[in-house]
Amino acid sequence: ANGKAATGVPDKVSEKANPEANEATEIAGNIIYHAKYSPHFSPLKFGPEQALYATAESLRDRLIQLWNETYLHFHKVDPKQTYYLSMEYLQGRALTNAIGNLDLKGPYADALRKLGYELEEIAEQEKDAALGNGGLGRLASCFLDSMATLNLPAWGYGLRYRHGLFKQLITKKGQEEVAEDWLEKFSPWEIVRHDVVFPVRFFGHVQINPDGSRKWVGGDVVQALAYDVPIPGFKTKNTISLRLWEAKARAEDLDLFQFNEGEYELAAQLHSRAQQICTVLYPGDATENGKLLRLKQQFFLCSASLQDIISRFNERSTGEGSRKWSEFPSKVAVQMNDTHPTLAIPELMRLLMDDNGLGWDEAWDVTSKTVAYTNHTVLPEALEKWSQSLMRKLLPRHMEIIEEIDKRFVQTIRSTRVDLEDKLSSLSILDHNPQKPVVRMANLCVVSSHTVNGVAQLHSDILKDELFADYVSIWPNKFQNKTNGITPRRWLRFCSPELSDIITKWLKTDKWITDLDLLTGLRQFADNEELQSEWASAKEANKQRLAQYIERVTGVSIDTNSLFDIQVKRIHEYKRQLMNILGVIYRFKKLKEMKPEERKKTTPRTVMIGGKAFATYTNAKRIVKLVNDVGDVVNSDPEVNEYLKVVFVPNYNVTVAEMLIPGSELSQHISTAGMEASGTSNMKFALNGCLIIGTLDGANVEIREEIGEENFFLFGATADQVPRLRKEREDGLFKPDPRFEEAKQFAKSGVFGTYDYGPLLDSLEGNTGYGRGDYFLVGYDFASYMDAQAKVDEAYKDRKRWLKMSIMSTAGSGKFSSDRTIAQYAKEIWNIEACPVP
Ligand code: GL9
Repeated sequence: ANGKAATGVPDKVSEKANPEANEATEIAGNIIYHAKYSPHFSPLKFGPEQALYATAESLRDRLIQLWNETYLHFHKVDPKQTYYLSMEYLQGRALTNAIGNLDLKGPYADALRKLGYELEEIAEQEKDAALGNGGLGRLASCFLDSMATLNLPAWGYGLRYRHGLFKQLITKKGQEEVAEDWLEKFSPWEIVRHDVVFPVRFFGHVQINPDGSRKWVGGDVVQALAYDVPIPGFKTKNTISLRLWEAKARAEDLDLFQFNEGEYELAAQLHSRAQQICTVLYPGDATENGKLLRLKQQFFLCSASLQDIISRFNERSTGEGSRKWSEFPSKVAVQMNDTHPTLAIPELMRLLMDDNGLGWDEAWDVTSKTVAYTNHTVLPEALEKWSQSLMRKLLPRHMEIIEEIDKRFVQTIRSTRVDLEDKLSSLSILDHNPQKPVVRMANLCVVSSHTVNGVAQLHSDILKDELFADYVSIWPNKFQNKTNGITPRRWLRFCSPELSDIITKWLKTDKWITDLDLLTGLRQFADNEELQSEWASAKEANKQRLAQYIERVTGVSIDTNSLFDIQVKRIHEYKRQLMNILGVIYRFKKLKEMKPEERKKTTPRTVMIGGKAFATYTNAKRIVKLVNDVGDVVNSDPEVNEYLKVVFVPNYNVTVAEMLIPGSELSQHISTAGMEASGTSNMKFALNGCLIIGTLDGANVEIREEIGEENFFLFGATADQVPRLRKEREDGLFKPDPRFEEAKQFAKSGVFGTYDYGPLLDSLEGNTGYGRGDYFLVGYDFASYMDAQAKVDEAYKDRKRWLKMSIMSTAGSGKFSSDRTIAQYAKEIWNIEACPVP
């Protein structure tokens, strides 16, 4: 029908390479050009997959052009530039985002229609780039979008993992993990730079030269090769880079002699060791080998990135001769995304001293004015500690440098702050515990960085008042807050075009897409019946789309008249998915006990829970299994399933989120207060007009402030009450709410299958310390949680009230744009300014 030629490529449109194509016929010509001359498949077929690659490559042309222009412009202007170092980026799909940011949606949709396809169908073919675990990685990706959109001179650095986050399968056993391969075929979104290669060393020893200077020699050397993923800003030429490193061995590392002796594995040893580095995101670190590989990954990122940053600093030098190193902090800002890239500190010191001849004081001055650290969690198991012996073996020179930093810090404190003498054992970087001497990475970050920040006000306060309190007394001005944000492009404009169009219509402008505070203009219409009805129909359309998706992936059919209640995030005990499902279990029991006419008066609900559990986290996996088992029983119960459905959404990822969030009406952000540093999906849900049931934790506090307490279903203990409540539990003073006991008993009774949920539910009893004995206070908060849920049911019955609350949520979400967050980092931490490409 669309005129397929013998090659399989449509011949109605004639091919023509044209990176600047911006109307439908030209774009179609460029797509056909790529289908023919950049083929990744044999000819004869132009199916959706072939169409995706050709379409992506047509965009890639444009992105390369913009990337080059931006690079040359930065080179010429030579502004101070930020480098965001992160072990994780959760990019998701790129096609819709690129088309949207380049403002080419209409022409692209028309072009593809000429070729026999719908844009949405083609977009569906793309795999997610999931080079991250959760919120921390997605935050990095939102930040890149905002940096580009704000025309900031800023780049991201990361690793090009071959296998990103695993795919989650749900079987009779619960969660099973399968490796994903986003590079299986080819990624059209990356550009390999064969000229950007740096050596990275591991192991070896420190050589002391006759002049007393030191040099790290020997060991293994692998090559870091750069791949650039272009990041287009929204409606701007500026297109920045996410530079991902891949590890490679050199040809001469293959031992031909051994190979010819038949010792193939031995001969290719260095190749295989190099390859391991970028094979998987977060290799399990339960074994010594796993720990070593993870540390190698972290160092590989830091070393390659800093060598690249330094070479650019030198390359952009304008005058004769080389630049003064003292200028470095006025040209370079390095932001460490959590402690994972902490080795950037000793690596920068080493490069400055050993390779460029700076003295300690000079190198320290440059380093500490360059690096800044963001903390993303106060959970003790996430505060990285590396064994000193492992570190000395893999990175002998860095261990020396860390020891020297620590020694100088301790000396300074001893001579200036006698009052802190007894605190020094916890303030120092090295922990000399004879059982297990470790390097405390967060301490190294705090001591070395010019600025340390938390990711929501409450979290930053906890850092200042608790975790880093003694450091605050030393450096009162070092600590800041930067409340997280999300990009309104991906998380509203592109994932819910229906709602976006309504917003634009009522605000009479689409400027809100880059100035999200303009959403407050919706407040004046929150009661308007016309807006409410348009709002409701956009929501309804998104619910339909979601319902179809759920039926397709789970086989469960859900009623779009029911309240869509969603909790999606990594599965973790502190996030309390267990409280959610216990609440569902209680609801189910009550529905069973009701007479039919009583049931009719209840608010029908569809509870959706999704998220991945870390492969070795047993209790998290039990929670996944429990949700699935409860779903099986509830959904097939003919008395109840009109009023309650329970769905475990498999393989939650960025793309699934883009489907779920626009169709949500209630979302749960119910962590034990003080434990969720910020949360970012809470912001996405609120922006999409979804109401929140939640605790006073992380960014919930600020969201509630912005959208109004009357539009937020609050419950639970506050962060400052938590320590006392834990103590009371430990002392046996806790009196459980009868509903809590009833729900637990019912869960244990066997109605949900034969799996033994005893060990999971017993984790809710008593209190015996961190991670055990209801440390997360499900028991204490359950009563107020159930009360808040009852208020949700009541509110949903009043359609006008609910719609008003929904509109008020969107209207109050302006603060949570990552544009605001990044503008604050730029001004208050990095000291960089916009550098728009003319
Ligand atoms: C996290 C926090 O737990 C979240 O509350 C926070 O919103 C994000 C981004 O700042 O960072 N810290 C952390 O280690 N993760 C977070 O999500 N974990 C993962 O990304 C798996």
